[in-house]
Amino acid sequence: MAHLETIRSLANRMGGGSGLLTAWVGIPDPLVAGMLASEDFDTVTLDMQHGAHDIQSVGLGITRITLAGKPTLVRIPVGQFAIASRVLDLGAAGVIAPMINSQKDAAAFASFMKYPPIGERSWGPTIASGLTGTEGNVYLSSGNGMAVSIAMIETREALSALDDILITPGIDAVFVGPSDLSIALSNGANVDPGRKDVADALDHVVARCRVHGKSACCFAPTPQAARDLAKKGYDLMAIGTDFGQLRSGARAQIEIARG
Ligand code: 3PY
Ligand code: MG
Repeated sequence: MAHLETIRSLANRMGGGSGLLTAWVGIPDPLVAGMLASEDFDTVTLDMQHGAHDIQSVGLGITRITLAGKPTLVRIPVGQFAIASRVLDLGAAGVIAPMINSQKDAAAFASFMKYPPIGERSWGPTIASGLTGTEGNVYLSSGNGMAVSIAMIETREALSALDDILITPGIDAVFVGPSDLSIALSNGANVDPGRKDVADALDHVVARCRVHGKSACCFAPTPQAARDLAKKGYDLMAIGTDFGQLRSGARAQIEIARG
């Protein structure tokens, strides 16, 4: 069965302040990814940076998520751009690359995301061909438009290079990591994604994205923060993580039960 439209829906729906919500999954069992895909999220992100996912669990997760009718995003570990091509070959709809601090970083990332002439992605979409029901030149001609490249902005250097990153060919969106950014902006004094200087940076990022016609994404530590980001015009927000949702759900129920 072909799932081309499912995978392509992420690229098609992002932009113009679309306010999409993604689940954020670090637990590597594909049952968790599949379960969250069946909730009312627009997409599901599998986290290989701080989550426990490896290439095998990502492959299994992508299949479950796609069969549930949702596109998959994968956050790769810092600097490991070769994994970006691999997860696209496994059927991911997009990749989030952490700590993109310069145009050089952005170009290196994009080169693994897009086929020539934009990048240098190597051919071999074995699983993606099966999932999309497209092969050869049909996959080749739709691959670049389908694979959403998302560069994370989470340092002072990245904020300074924001325009250069946004105009890099093959970069479709940026994603603010507000926790790392709060550490960077306070020179390591504290981690507080809700701080005023982080909020100001978030306003700046979405404004520059609009200027360059690129999408703005952000990790929202709370559901209220996600609502506020959508109002600012953000295109995609993560609301918490599977680990956090499990912990807060357990704590809330224990509190009620203990009275
Ligand atoms: C950050 O806030 O630094 C993130 O990377 C969110 O996952
Ligand atoms: Mg981060």
